[in-house]
Amino acid sequence: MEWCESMPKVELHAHLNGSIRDSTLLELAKDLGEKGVLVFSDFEHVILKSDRSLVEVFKLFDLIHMVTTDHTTISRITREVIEDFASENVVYIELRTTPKKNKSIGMSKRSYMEAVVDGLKSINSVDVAFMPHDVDAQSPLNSMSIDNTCNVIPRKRIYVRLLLSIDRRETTEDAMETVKLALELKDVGVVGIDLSGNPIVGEWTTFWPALQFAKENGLAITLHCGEVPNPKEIQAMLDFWPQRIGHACFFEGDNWEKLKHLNIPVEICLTSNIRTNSISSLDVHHFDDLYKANHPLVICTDDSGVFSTSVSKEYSLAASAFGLGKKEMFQLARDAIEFIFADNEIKKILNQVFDSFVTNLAL
Ligand code: 6MZ
Repeated sequence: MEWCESMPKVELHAHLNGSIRDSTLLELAKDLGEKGVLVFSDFEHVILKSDRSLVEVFKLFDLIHMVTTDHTTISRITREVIEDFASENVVYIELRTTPKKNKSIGMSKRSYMEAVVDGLKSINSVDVAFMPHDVDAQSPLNSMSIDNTCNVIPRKRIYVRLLLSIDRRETTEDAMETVKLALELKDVGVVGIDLSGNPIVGEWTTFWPALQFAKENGLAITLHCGEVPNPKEIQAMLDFWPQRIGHACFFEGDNWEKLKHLNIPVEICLTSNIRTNSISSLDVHHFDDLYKANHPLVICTDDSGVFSTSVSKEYSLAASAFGLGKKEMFQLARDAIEFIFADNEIKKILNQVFDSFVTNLAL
């Protein structure tokens, strides 16, 4: 585990509100409990429960959104989530979130995203490079800072890019609004679109126009695909040919063959799949088949707060379940650079970061 923490890592499937710290969630719920907006004891019971079905997880998201969705809180959660990933040596993250509207508090999808960006700007414990045109960020070397005793110490740096999620409860118009917003926010690091939300809700045809528009305008697309058995939808999603897909738990027959043939990278979230009972146990997880077939893969957390995990824990779990050694884990982490949505300049920098780890640790 310690080694997994020390290794540089790339996180490509993390939902902002699902990555909230337990302590923050409880604190926010307590505050609202005191104001009489909710009954804290009911809330606490749900938060502290560790085994949840997929249906229960989406109930939990509704609760989380009740306490998190105001601008100040969104900025705070963004800051904490990035600090947490950086502290375990995640060097590049694509953080995804669903822009929300809430008239009663004057929130629009744009102001929600501005709160996320404010959160990124407010981080000073680590170097956060999220603006594509930030010249300082083009150096792969850590920047330096001076500690209390005047020693110069290297600072951690994390490269952050954002994906805007379309929730499967949304209409075509809502989805289109999110895509247009993403196009307007390219300068603050938005690189793509995700389709997520409760997989038993909504129809692929509702989201297709917005996703197609996003694709035509140069945004990268990742889709939650095959989180429940739905071969027709899986087929339609593969025909769309997204740059990546998340989960891929319920692929069979032709769809499985097609996924491999198209070589679409899969974002694998082991703990999430087990906790939500999408996969009964790690011995039958599709990671093994895909890994052995040399299929492009990336190990991710999904919702590190909701599932009490971290990227390091996910690597450690993969190592013990599928017999990976340090070299294999390092290679897996490094291979993920190829599947990021940021430009080649960032890929070059990340490769240098991984090179320096090899030199230092004589892997
Ligand atoms: C599908 C998921 C998910 O967007 O409010 N989300 N969608 N499958 C999953 N696997 C368990 N985990 C999270 O983050 C929370 C939202 O992300 C999506 C859901 O839409 C959830 O409401 P944001 O930051």
